[in-house]
Amino acid sequence: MFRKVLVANRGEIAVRVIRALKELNIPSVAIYSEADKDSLHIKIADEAYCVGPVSTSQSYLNIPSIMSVAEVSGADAVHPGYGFLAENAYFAEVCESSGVKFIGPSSEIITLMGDKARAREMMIQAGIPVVPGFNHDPEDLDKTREKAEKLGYPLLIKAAAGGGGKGMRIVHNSRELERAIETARSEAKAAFGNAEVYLEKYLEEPRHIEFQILADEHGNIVHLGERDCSIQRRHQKILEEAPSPALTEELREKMGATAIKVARTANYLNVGTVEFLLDNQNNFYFIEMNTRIQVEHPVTEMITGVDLIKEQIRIAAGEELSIKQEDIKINGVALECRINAEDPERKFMPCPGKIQNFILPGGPGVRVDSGVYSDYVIPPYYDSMLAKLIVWEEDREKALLRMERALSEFIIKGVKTTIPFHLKILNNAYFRRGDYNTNFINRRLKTED
Ligand code: MV4
Repeated sequence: MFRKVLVANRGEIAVRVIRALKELNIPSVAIYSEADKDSLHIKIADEAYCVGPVSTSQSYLNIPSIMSVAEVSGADAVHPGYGFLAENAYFAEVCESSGVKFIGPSSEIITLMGDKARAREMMIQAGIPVVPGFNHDPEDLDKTREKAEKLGYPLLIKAAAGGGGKGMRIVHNSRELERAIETARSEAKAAFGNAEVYLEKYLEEPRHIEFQILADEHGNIVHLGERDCSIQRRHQKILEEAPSPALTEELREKMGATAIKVARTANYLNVGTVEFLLDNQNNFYFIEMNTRIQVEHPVTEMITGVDLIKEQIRIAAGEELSIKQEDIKINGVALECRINAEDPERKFMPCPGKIQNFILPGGPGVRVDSGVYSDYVIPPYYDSMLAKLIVWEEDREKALLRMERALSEFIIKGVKTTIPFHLKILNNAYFRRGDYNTNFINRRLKTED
């Protein structure tokens, strides 16, 4: 096992990782920017080092500075959390060559999955269902036009280096095609430094279902069921649940087996998420694989009893998975609401500032993962998530009631939050029946934009 682990992140995920380290009896090293001197993760870590000024490029993304902290503190492993350097293949490579274990997959796997077009090709070769589509060759627009006609509109242009909805563009007809590709390419070039795009048949009413997988160095791969992440606004997930109300046990087994096959095809290691789109005929298609721990991992922890962060650390230390697929039982229902410091009445504008009062909900089946506290001043430089409110209950109906109860108990004064918006979702008749897809917020909830 590791001697000491550097946590290369901030906020609630840094707190979450440090908690796992404490329970494994591993000393933790926090890093922080000059804007984060009063952050909770610093208070609970065994050691903490400032890595640079407020700008993320000079602090949480500052690889030389972070590697110096690893060296000075004697950390022999780094946990990247999510965001920042979590899916940066170069960072994983620097760790590998410095003898500091990167807690995650190898830099090769990160590179492969970071190229969504290449990952897609690989999965087609392996017989995994993917959304019908093709890669665009910038030297041969005629070919693209021909393939597009054959596939039929609407189509969706995606950036190979994108993911998570960044750099996507819908094309409704052949007249729009050429311009849309040119715009998508220049946006992709500007955002990711790579103009490459591919096209897919645009699914109109998909659900976004992702499977959690665990893979060790000894060839064992298991899945921990799915999360339904269809409730999104502008590609930001807002509320997640597990298991998905849309899946039968039979479909879960089929998709789970496919997720394992995806991981095996890529020679995957550590925890990962296989993303699928599910259409209204229950056809499912692989879209991408995330090589990090995800924000919404707690809902999977609640329904399986598996601590995913501890598993990441154990796998990285070379240990064999202690659980077999047949031991994994999905128990009850978990929901997660992301509580952001944003004003839902003003287009979800971020509301940084001082939290005057912060009183957590509690009681049976309630979990809060957060990095803030009363009197904490939210810096304006980073993301606006204050807390994740997670509840568990034995069935969906009861879980919804418990979430409503916990949301109404939560007191956050001084900043606007998304709590009222969550209550609106929970009170929507379609949502209550589990009848929703990725268009839910636009279609079923009235917002100003
Ligand atoms: C799609 C799609 C429809 N058709 N692909 C958005 C996130 C990224 N991981 C994939 N995304 C989508 N890909 C095809 N071929 C619709 C979306 C999509 C979406 C997916 C999940 C959750 C919310 C979404 C909102 C808009 C579009």
